[in-house]
Amino acid sequence: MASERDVRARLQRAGQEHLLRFWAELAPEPRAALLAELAPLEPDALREHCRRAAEACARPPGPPPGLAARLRPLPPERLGSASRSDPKTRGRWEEEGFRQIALNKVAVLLLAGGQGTRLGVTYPKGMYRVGLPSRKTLYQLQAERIRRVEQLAGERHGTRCTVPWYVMTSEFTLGPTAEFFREHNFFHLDPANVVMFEQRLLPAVTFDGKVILERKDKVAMAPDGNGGLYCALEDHKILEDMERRGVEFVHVYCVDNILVRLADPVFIGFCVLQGADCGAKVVEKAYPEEPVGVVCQVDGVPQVVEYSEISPETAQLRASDGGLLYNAGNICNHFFTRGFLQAVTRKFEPLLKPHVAVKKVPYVDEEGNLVKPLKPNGIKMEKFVFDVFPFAENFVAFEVLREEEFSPLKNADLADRDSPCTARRALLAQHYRWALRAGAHFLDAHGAWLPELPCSPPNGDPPAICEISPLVSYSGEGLEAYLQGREFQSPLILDEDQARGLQQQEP
Ligand code: UD2
Repeated sequence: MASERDVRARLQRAGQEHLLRFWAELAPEPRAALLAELAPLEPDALREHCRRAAEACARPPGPPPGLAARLRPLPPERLGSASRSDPKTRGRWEEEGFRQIALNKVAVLLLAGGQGTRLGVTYPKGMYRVGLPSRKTLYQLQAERIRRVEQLAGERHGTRCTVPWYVMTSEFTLGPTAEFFREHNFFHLDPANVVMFEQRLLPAVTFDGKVILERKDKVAMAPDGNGGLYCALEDHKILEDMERRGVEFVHVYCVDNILVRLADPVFIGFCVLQGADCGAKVVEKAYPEEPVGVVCQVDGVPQVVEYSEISPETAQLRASDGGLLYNAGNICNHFFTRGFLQAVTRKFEPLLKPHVAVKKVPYVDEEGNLVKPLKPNGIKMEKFVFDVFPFAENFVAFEVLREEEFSPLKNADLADRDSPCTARRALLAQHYRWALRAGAHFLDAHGAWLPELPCSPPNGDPPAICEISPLVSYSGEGLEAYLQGREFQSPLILDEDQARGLQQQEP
């Protein structure tokens, strides 16, 4: 282990020796913990990190000057659409996606290293239950969609196939996530096909470039953003693991979208048939300030401008048809070829520019008191997963319907948007639509048919509660066999057992 002398000398080189200012007061154990935390920080990199943070903080807030003039919407030739294409074309994309899945060439990769501060829970967001009748967590829904998509691809191609699940965690989420998966028997996935790996942490820094001590014996560290993915892939040799398994295409997604379609064959097939090395799913933005990035072009190069970095004026601009000019909302669902990820980890990662988030970071003051600041006092530097888009040779975006594919869980229930309640309603409304489409009828307490009106969350609950297990249907397919011409009382919870029972009865 590194000695105090070594570490002190390295900190001096980085201009950060204040991190040892409580050394004399510390007992042997906290001393060892602090050294273990400080030893891996490379002096030059640390000095540069702090310099960049202070420099970024000195710049006026808001988007870089002149950005608005360099922005253009994505040209139509780079944009596919699930909803506006004809069924035959969509079928072709889907078929191609299933073919690649059946060949074991597709993996999914979950970004789950975030701290979920807005939701306000102390455990990883994937463990959250939004209050579905089945009480399933986000992780369980995702695992079951993986199992179903493997099954569908296998049935089509008469094979058994695997979609490996890579899960990027951070120091904050690795332990509880791994424990949760074990407790739930990996949701009946083969543990050998679930690969967890950890992203790096970076120190939080004051506005004048000093690393913040959270306690006398602990540096304030935060995950390095979801763009920390690329270093983490390299640190843990994940691309080599993919290569060994024959994976060529990776669907990267964020943890909190309850409607996420893992390894979506339509999206995968579209990207593969377009010869894309990099792709992003988008939805039409719901309102100008919606906290989603905008997929667009800057100086003619496709990229995402994050919601925190676009000016309100630009976000509100209208196109000639009256819709938002910058309308392609990023939903953090990305397609990458393994080859592209390899190029990123080998060549492009060092070129990614960190983004600055100004945050309230608890700290220990000169007298050693713990302080919970009331206003922002620190800077966290983060890389964004989509910042590699400009390096793609053939980038495509793929538009999907929000009501079918996007309802993120960001806020606690008091918020009127992106909350547990809106996520639950979005899923139940979708399943109600699917059931009606498959020919089901729902009855009220008096035995009369409930309205068949399409319901549109987040405005209200569907007329009846219907939850369909992902193990029964991935995206609404195959439900006629159980539901056609049948009447149900609310709630209907269609899991595998119920589905088997229904199949054996006459309608
Ligand atoms: C993300 C997108 C935004 C939009 C929105 C839609 C980024 C940078 N922004 O914004 O453009 O698409 O989602 O819902 O992608 N995470 C990590 N490590 C980290 C930080 C985050 O793995 O260090 C994960 C996090 O667990 C989550 C995902 O990245 O699964 C997105 O993180 P977020 O919820 O902080 O992103 P948000 O909502 O600001």
